[in-house]
Amino acid sequence: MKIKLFVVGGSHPCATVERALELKGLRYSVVEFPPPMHMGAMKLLFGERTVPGIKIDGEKLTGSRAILARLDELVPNPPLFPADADKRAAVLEAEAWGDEVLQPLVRRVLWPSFKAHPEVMANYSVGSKLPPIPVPVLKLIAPSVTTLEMRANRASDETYADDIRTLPILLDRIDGWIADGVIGSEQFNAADLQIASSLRLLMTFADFSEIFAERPCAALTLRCFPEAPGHAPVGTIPAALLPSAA
Ligand SMILES: N[C@@H](CCC(=O)N[C@@H](CS)C(=O)NCC(=O)O)C(=O)O
Repeated sequence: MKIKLFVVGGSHPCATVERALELKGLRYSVVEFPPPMHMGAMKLLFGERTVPGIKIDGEKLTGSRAILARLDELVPNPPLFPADADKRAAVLEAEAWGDEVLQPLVRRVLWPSFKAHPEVMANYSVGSKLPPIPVPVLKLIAPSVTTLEMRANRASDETYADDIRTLPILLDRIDGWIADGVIGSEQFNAADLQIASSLRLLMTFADFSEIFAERPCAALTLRCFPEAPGHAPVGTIPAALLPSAA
């Protein structure tokens, strides 16, 4: 099987697909785009502007959920979805929530943070195959890049404050799925990968360390994605916006 994966460095749905490919033992090559140039390139190549995209023996697909489903069809073991119908439905529901609710929240937190702290953005290109952008240049282009990305992701000062304030409620929901056995088993399923990749990005923010402390979802995330590019030091997120860890 010839597999080519189209990504943006540090992108959480791209990390989801990469981890699924690894779990399936599939070899693949990577084409990396710098954001936000990927939107135009992806539109041209796939007809959709988002990464990840994948070519499998010439078959083109975008969307992390569609890609995981296809990989599971092509290589059934280890399975990404349970065989039991009820368990499968629960995993599909958690996976869809991870894609539709959690994934966009991460972008709405990330881009305003980068807009306020362009120097932090440089930390997120660790592991990138693209030539590094010097910090002074990054600071110069950051306003336009972050404005474009915030617009594409419907992020604003209001969504920023709301998303940060409600984060513990979302983490409670994820911990509930772990307690119910929907996610967090020894063998990762599609919902584990979808949710943990988003949490891994949030966990690169030192300001969130208290929110994640002692949570089962934090342990699951680190088991699923021990490494993640990027680090946002304490103070990246204004302290006034952080919910009490209690
Ligand atoms: N939910 C989809 C969408 C992925 C997505 O939005 N990816 C971002 C990068 S993390 C992107 O390409 N954004 C560009 C855009 O919104 O136009 C998936 O899981 O594949």
